[in-house]
Amino acid sequence: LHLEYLLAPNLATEKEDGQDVVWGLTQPQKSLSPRYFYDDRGSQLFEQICKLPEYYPTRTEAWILQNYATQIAQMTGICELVELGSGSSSKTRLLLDAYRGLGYPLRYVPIDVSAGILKASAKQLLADYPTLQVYGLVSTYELALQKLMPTPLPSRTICFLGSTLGNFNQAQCDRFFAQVTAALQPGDYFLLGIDLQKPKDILEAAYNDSQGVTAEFNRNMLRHLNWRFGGNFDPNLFEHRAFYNASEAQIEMHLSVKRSHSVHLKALDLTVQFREGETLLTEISRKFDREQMQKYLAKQGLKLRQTWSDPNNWFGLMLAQV
Ligand code: AVI
Repeated sequence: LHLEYLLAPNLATEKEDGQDVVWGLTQPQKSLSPRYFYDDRGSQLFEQICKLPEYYPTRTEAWILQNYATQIAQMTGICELVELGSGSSSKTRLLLDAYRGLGYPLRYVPIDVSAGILKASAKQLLADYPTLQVYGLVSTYELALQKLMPTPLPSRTICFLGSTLGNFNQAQCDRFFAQVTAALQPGDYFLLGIDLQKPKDILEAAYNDSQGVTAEFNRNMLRHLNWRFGGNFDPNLFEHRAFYNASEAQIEMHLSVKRSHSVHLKALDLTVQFREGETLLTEISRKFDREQMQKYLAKQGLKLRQTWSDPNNWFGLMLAQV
């Protein structure tokens, strides 16, 4: 079995994690990093979200891959596929199928902060693709990008699907691109999925599903923090809120406080007061414009080779090269 795990986060990250929680919970607008959504339960809930009728991004991106993965594989040629935030790796299968169809060797490096889902999906991939080599990294993107080994294949393609880029603010996005381009050699590729701007009602429905899975996903972050930092959040005291902020072109997810109370996080030595009606921002999900993204990629030293989209132009898949 070609399967290796690098177990992270290490101590340094744990400490840093805590600091961002302390910072976020002591600002006038309280906020937490969306990466705290993804404990094992959160990753499962996210998989459920991806199948919801209202949540169009996953289905739309999969449609694009079903139709164009072979073109992508032909453009990149033989390469190692690195996937940031691999989750269940289900969309990656469409890429692997295309590379396999062209008779290319398959080498896949999934990176995810959630060990459970990464291990399970890597094992299943090994069973389904007998010639596949998998090197899974349980890690944050930042650490993993620093730890990538030189690839034995002619080139590398870093995939960042699902519009997870939209969960970064501009400063985080700039930092992320610096890390990605540092992990790429001239001639290597970056495959980026972005959710595009569209009418508000479609966007808001996608983040307010009728089954309440997104609400549960949002509140699960508090359970994750309880576990990780010895906290006593009561998720029942928080209500899910998601709306489109048109001036920022982003969906915002908040947890709205039902009644005033305080929360203690033992491992962080932190007590936080929550006022009735105030909100805790748990996620932004930016919606992009194709032309602006093309300009931005160019500024990062990446040449756009092609953009694929669906018939509604709801989602974009961009292949850029260093
Ligand atoms: C992972 N990320 C791109 C999702 C999004 O749409 O921003 C996370 C999500 N939040 C609520 N639903 C899905």
